[in-house]
Amino acid sequence: MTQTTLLPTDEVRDRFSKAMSAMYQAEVPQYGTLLELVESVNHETLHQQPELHRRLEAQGELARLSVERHGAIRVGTADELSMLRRLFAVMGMHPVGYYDLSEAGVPVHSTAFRPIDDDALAMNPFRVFTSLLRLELIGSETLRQRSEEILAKRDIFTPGARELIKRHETQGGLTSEETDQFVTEALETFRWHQDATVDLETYQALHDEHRLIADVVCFRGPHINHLTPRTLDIDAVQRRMPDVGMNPKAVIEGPPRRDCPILLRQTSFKALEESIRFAGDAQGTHTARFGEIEQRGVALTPKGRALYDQLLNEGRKQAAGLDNDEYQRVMQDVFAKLPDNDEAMRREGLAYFHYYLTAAGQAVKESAGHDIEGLIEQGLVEAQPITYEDFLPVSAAGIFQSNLGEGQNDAYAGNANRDAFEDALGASVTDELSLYAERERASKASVLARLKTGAS
Ligand code: OOG
Ligand code: NI
Repeated sequence: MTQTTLLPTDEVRDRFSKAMSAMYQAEVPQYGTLLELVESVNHETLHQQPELHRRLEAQGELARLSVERHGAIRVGTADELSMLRRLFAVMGMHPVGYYDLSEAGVPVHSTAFRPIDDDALAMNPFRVFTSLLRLELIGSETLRQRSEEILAKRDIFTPGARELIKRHETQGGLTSEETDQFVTEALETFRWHQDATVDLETYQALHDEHRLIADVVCFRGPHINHLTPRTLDIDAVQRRMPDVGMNPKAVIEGPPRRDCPILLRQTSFKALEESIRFAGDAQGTHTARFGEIEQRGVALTPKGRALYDQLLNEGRKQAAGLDNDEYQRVMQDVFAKLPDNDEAMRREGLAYFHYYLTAAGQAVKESAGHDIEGLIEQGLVEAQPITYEDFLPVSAAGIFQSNLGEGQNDAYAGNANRDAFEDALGASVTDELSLYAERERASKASVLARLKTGAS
């Protein structure tokens, strides 16, 4: 009997994300420049903050600091989306969260394919923010039909990728050699094509309806439109982008800078204008690809999130039109209502925490009780913030908009349709908040079980 060793899906994801990064750096040199800037800022930040350096080292984070945290694509049909679900499953990435972008004038709804387990996230947290174009929201019947016809003609997957996805499904994984083949084949789906599949006139008509529609419909596949490394100081990178020839989006999205970071802060350099050859040989341009950076903080509970949403709305109203420095100042004032202190956020049930035994807790031989606050006071248990692994719809809309031109179309608003999205996906999306709640619950149960019995 031949013994085939199948790789863990985490390893497939790790190889894929590295190959994707290499491809994108080769395709978009300015993205390479962004990576260099992020690396120097991270380096300087670690130098200035030895405590942060120590913590990241202890968590085994230093080595993979410069590994990308996410990318994004946009697709046009239900078949494409459901096949992508199977493709990402090969890499241990599953649909988490439903994001309605119609609210912000963008005719898509989205999910994030991402690893779910703690170990998988620790190994490589790479996610792909994936949007499905909503042709049903396009006003013009003619344009809608034309788009459907064009999309029906393309296959965004190579035969090799389809074959290896099936093999993963039947054999329960891929060997090392199959993984390398899979990465090569899967990468083809995300590659940039300088040749559009339509003529310039068709492109223009779709573009005039919404630039995003042209981006999804007129090309052979869903080119990766950005990758996003992690920065330790997003404010510094935003400030320094112009020094290295980059045009940053107007403001950093998400919460303001805090001592105890929450959720997700993001910014990007604006999409570049790239030359395209259209069917019939006409030359033109298309603007879609950019580079982004992110900085993550603690995941908020529904109560914390409601407060975040309220403060964000308030802040955005007050800060509309301001430059980033002033915008951030206003946000900081408004967000003073959300305690900037892990202990306060925990006690008030605003954020999720992972509970673990301290050294003293591990040494306990007898029952120590079951009141978690009491155990914390005795120094037997500590709580550590659980990092937010998902996205924020208002921020995502801000990223979309600054890369699609400022023109907005409110006509799409009010159209959340999670059922239609899940039908297209061929599966339901996991509720992101339930994942954090479960991780918190399980960690609490485990320390309590240990301390109630005193068993070691
Ligand atoms: C996706 C924009 C959203 C994020 O990080 O929130 C996004 C896109 O432009 O396709 O990537
Ligand atoms: Ni992004």
